[in-house]
Order: sequence, then C-alpha cells, then structure tokens
Amino acid sequence: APLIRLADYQPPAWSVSDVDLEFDLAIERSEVRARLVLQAGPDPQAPLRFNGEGLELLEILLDGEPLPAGRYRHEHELLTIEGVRHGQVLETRVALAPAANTALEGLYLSGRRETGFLLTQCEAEGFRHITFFPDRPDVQARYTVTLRADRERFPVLLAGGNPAGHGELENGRHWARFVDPYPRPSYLFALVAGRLERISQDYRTADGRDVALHIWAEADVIDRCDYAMDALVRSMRWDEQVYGRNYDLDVFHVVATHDFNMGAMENKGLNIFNAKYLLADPDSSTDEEYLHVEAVVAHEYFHNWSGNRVTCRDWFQLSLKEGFTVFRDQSFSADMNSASLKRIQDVSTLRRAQFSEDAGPLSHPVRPAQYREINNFYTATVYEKGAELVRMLAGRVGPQAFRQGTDLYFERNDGRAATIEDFVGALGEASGIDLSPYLAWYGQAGTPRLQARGNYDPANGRYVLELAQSTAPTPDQPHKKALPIPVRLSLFNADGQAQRLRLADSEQDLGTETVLELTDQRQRFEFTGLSQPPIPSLLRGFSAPVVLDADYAPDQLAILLRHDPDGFNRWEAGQQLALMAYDRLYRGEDASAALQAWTEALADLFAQPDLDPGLLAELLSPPSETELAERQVDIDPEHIHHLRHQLNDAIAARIGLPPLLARYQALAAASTSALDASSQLRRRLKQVLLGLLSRLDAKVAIPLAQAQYATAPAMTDRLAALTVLLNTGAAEAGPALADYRRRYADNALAMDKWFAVQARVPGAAALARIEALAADPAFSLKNPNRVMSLLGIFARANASGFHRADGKGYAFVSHQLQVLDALNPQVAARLATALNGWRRLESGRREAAHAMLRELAARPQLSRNLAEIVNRILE
Ligand code: B3K
Ligand code: ZN
Repeated sequence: APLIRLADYQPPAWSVSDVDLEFDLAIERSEVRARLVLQAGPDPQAPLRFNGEGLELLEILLDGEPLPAGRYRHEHELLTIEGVRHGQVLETRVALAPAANTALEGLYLSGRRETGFLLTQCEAEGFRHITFFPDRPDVQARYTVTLRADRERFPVLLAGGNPAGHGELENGRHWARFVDPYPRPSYLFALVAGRLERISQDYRTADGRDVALHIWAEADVIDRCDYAMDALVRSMRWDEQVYGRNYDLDVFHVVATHDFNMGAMENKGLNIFNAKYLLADPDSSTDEEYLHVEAVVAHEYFHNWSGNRVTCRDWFQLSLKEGFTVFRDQSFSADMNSASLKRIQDVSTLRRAQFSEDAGPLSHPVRPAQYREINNFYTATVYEKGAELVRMLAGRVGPQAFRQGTDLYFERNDGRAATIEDFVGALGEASGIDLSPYLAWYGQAGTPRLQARGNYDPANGRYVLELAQSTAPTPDQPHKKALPIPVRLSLFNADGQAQRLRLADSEQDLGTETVLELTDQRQRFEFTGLSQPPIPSLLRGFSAPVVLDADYAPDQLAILLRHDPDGFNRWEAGQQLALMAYDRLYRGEDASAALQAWTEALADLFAQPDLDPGLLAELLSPPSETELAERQVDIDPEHIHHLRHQLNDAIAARIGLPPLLARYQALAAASTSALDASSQLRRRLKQVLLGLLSRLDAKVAIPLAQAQYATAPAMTDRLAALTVLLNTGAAEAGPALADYRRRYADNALAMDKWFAVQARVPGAAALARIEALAADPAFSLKNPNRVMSLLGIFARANASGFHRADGKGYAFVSHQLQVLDALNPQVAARLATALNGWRRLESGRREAAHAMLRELAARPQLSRNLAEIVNRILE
C-alpha cells in the first residue's frame, strides 16, 4: 500500500456539491443509485478519479447518457473519467453484498440473516464501499437519501438529516426519504434498516428548536436504553451552557448494534453505537460501564459541532475533531461526577495506553506525518494525547478566552474542513496570546521527560527550581525540539501548608498556586520569602502530558500524599512513592523507606472516616503493570506481576486485617444497586478492599467473595466477586462461572464480561484457559466485542499470561490474527498493537516475539491494516 503524506496534500481535482442516493435494500444484495453534481477543482482539465471498493458497477451515465466503455476506466479501486465538465451529473448504479461483509465497513448486516438489520459504517473510508465518490473529508456535499425495502423485513428505515417523506410501494415494499440541509463529508453518511424498537423524548434547544430524540435497539434490549437517553439530554444541555452549541436538525437518532468495530460513530443526525456503549442496566452493567455510556453518548453528540459542522481537511487533522471532542467529553464527565477522580482515571488511561504507545515503534505525533491505512491512526495518541494538548491550550489562555476562542473557531469554520492551525489560531486570536509554539506538540512524537531539581538557601529564604526537558528519539524523528510545558505548582511546608508564592525580580504575590511555562530546554525559577525548605507539588492536575523526574525524598512525597488539597496530586504523590518502592524492589535493593512512607500515609488516610471513598480506592491502587513495565528494559512481565503483588501486599499488611475487614463488612452490609455517585464510589472502594483482603488472607476473602457473588444486588459487585474467586484460584470460581453463564446466556454484553474476566486471570495457566474459551461455542471471531473480550484482554491486559517465556502465547495469538485478518482487518490490526513493546522484552521473549512477527509479516494475504502495523512494529 502506498504511503500517504501530509506534505503532499492537494485540494480535490473534482468534488461534488449535491448527492442524491437511492437504495434498494436487501440482506444478500442491495443496489445503490447515486447522482452526483460535479464541481471542478483548480484544474478543470484534470481527469476525474473517484474511489470505489468492492463495487459491482451495473450502470454509469453522464448527464443522463450512458457512458460508452471507452470513456471510463474502473480499475485499482478507482473510477477514472476524462473530459468531464463542471456542473455535469454523474450517475452510477452498483450492487453490494451486505451479508457477506465481515469487515463491518460500508453496508453490512448486524446479527443473523433472518432477524438482523442493515447498517453502515463509513469513517474513515467506508463510503467508497457503498458508491463511487471522492471519499475524502474536504469534499462536502448536500445529501438526499431515499431508502426502499420490503416493509415486513425492514419496517424501520433511517438515514441522516431531516425526514422528507415516506410511503408505500408495490409488492409490500415501502420508501423513506431524508434530506440533510448541512453540507457534509462522506464519512458522516449513515443508514439503518430493519426491525428495531425505539424510545423517544422531546427536547427543546436553548435557541428554541423542537427536536425528537429517538434511541433505537432490537426488541430484547430496548428496555436498557433509558440511561443513554438521560445522558443524551444532559449532554445537549451541557453543550448549550458550556460551549453555546445547539443541536441543528429536527430529529436525532441513536442506534445500538452488537456488531461494531469501535465504540460509536457520530454520523450526522444518526449516531450508531456499539451496544457496549449504549445499553446499561444495573443487573448486567458495571458502574464503570455506566460511566462509559455517559461519556461516549456525550462524545458522539459533541461531534455534531466539533467534527460535523466543522470537520477535518484531511485525515492527518484527525485530532482536530477527536482530541477536542475527547477534551469536551472529559470536561462533561468531570462536571457530572467527581472532577478529581475523573482526572485520575484519565491520566491513568493516558499512561497505560498512550505513554506505552509512544514508547514503542508505533509512536507517532498527534498529527501524524504519514500513513498507509488511516484506520490504524485512531489511537490513544490522536485521542488521549490530543485531548491533553487541548487541555494545555485551554489552561494557557484561561476559561474566558477559551470560550471566546472556541466560539470564533466554530463561527469561522462552520461548514468548512479545517486544520489544527485553524483551531490553535482561533484560540490565539481570541486570547491575544501567541500559541504558535504549542503547534510543535502536534508534530513531535514521544513523551517528554521533565526533570525538576530544587535548591533551598536558608540564608536568604530563596528556593531555586531548575526545570529541564528532554524527549527520546522516536521513529522518523531522531532530534527533538524543546516544547512549551506548563508546570502548575504549589510549594508546601513540612506541615503540609501551601506557601505564598513570589518570584524573584517581581513584587507580585502569586497566591498559593501558579503556572510556570518552561519554553526552553532548561530554565531556572527562583522563589523568594520562604522561611522553610519547600516541598514542591508539581504539574498539578497533570498540567502537561510528560513524565516527571523529581528528586523527592520519600517523606516529602508522604507529606503531599497526606495534605495536598489537589486530589489529583495527592494521588500522584502516592503513585510516585509506589514507583520509588517498585524501582528499588526491581533492582533488588532495600525498598523499606519508600514502602514505609507510602503505606503509613495510606494507613492514616484509611483511618480518616471522612475521606472520599472514591479517592481512597484510587489511593489504595498501585500503578498498573503496564506503567511499571514502562520503567524497564529487558522486561520480564511475570516478575513485574509479582512485584506489583508485593506493593499490594505491603498496603494490606500495613493497614492490617481487622480494619480492612471491618471497613469491607460495613460497606457490604450497606450494599444496594443504587446508581448515585456516592453509592458507586463506595462499591469501588469495597472492590479494592476485597482485593487487598484476598492478598492478605485468601481463606478470609474467598467466603466473602462467594457471599458477595451470591447476594450481589448489581453487576459491579458480582463481577468483582468473580474476579477475586478466579484470581485466588478458589474452587468456588467454577460454580460461580457456571451460574453466571446460565444467568446471562442471552445477554451478549454480560457474556463478553464472562470471557473477559477469565481472560484477565494472570499467570502460567492463562493460555490453556484462553485456548479452551476460544473453542467455546459462544466465542466467535466475527464479533469484535467478543474478540476484544477474549483475545484483546489476553494480549493487552494480561502481560504475565500472554508474554510466556516459551513464546506459546505469541504462537496462539498469531494464529488467531491470521484467521481474524481474513474476516475483519481493522480488528486484527488493533489486536496486533499488543506487540508494540516487543523490543523491550527480555531476550528470550524478545526473540520469540520477533520470530512470530517476522513470520506474520511474510504471510502473503495480509490486509493493508495488519501489514502496516506488523511492519511498523518490526521496523
Ligand atoms: N469517529 C469515530 C471513530 C471512527 C473510527 C474509524 N475506524 C468514533 C469517535 O471517535 O467518536
Ligand atoms: Zn470521536
């Protein structure tokens, strides 16, 4: 596949102003007629080249006249016509085979042939699987879509835009038409047809538009859509209040499917969701899943402005819509729930998914410079790091200017396909601050390391903080520039009191918190008027996506852990202490100073009755194995797994059995299925405590887990209990698994968790368990959720099980990847990213992984998606 480069961007030679589509829908074979009004680009003599993949061309006409065979070419997935003129109408009729489409891109079937429904997925380049078109986001057209199908088999017909008529046809068929008044790129096209139920709600926007909201799902799950509707209404209000954005059509449809390659899709007026991010009920969804539904519903809705009304000029600008929209959904969730917990979770995710991505061969900038397969760039870097960049910009300009800047951005770019410069430029203009140095963040891959060294001079009460940055080389970028790094900080004294800040050479009292901007490779900042040596609380709220290297002593971190009023940095101090202990344990050194400072502070915090239970749960959780592994070369995942246990053991031992048990029992006695925030946070704490108890004394924990499983009022408790039974190797795990399966046999999302909870069980026995599960009749490589629940969890979240010393984990996954790739390249490529870190494994595992990757790369039939990932990983 060719390499596509940002530097080669050219506006389209031919685009389209108006699209008229007519579908004759059926499961096995559907037909699409397209009438496109052509628009010449800069050179009206240029040949027209439209994309088209897997299309059976039945008819082609220009201005109503059939084109003779010599006038056009249809080869290499392109339709080429010479000598077309501005304003001419190109008409094609093609046939598609939805039921045979296992890639779930273009038009495909969800569910079984007899009962399922038809739907589309077009982002990024799926529209070319539906009709011939200049399938790129800078071609924006007005769409009229007519659907025709058998009424009994397809009672519901939906497409994006406003409804524009429907009626009966002969032979039991019917039709429905939709017109979208807003020009839009082809990737936002969508249709849905089949047997679906709905829930509805009326909504009036702040600017007075009456909108009918509909959530559609198959009959067996329609009663699990209420929470999504609630989240949708809250998202719409929030976007009106916080960004001044109103919804802009008369209807808004949301549809749930069990067969979807990713989380959800923001098609104009017709969002389509993976059921995993739309359905929720207490009996089968965890609290975490409720939060995901809320966040993803908001995310897709917010795209209506950040993505749809203002879209991307090209796919290199993907973070323009994704980074911004993730930032928007994170802010929304923070407003709906606990803001500091949300920040802790988002930073954990960033470190687990993005820092690790950035530390291996798949590392790429937030705005990549090149790609072969754009679907491989819907990454943690584009999404999560992209959101961090928007957060930095928002912090730099302040809330008022940020709102003025986003208003300006939306206004100026409405109906346009924009670039990251347009976004940063609007914020800069509104704030009067030159933000152009921040553009370097978009082009430079890798996680910067921020070094902080402090020096206090008691003679004159001055404290000098030296900040320095460096970024290790990444593929294609051997030399790294200095980036602007905002460092939000406070200085604490030994009693945990924040000191007033004053910089040397300035009379200004900065209060107890300020932001330093490191713009060079190295800078000194001098604070005056400090009567004691200060303890710096750095990067508060995680003010920049960097790795901090500060020379703390354990007892300084313990002071921050006990006293820092910034919930995020309090947690962060605990994480830093855990890492300090871990580094020493890893090197076989004495870790007692760090362990003691950490666990003593935790035990004291544990004893404070008024500490927020959600924060306590996070404080009691050491960094993930992935984060720990980031700190090493020659990684032995089994050893790291064992060391993380030691961290948990140290917490449990320091708090002690009676207090842990007492707190657990108090929480257990008050268990309910209530969904309010405080009930959720107490459940989370209970789950962490049960885990700690299971480390301390399995004989005590197993009966507790068994009882918790049996009496669980909601899924969170049930799944947590099952996890403990499985992880302790308890005999009781078998009957609980069997019970769970009986109970949820007909609930696909609950069965996904049945696979996932087993796929997560660490250690040497994992592979045999995974192999047996892959042979289970309930497993299927055709369903992405099932694949990710079993193979995705195994390869990406069970390092000690997957990275076996004998390489058998790799051999197994390699085989699955090959079968999967023939069915669904996007999902295969995502699974393969699990090997990103292979070069940093210890030599035995490294060689086994390398051999597996080379063997895979040599296969002749690899999809463009999987080939690109495997080759980049090998580079
Ligand atoms: N924009 C879609 C993702 C499309 C992925 C294409 N492979 C969902 C989202 O980010 O909202
Ligand atoms: Zn998105």
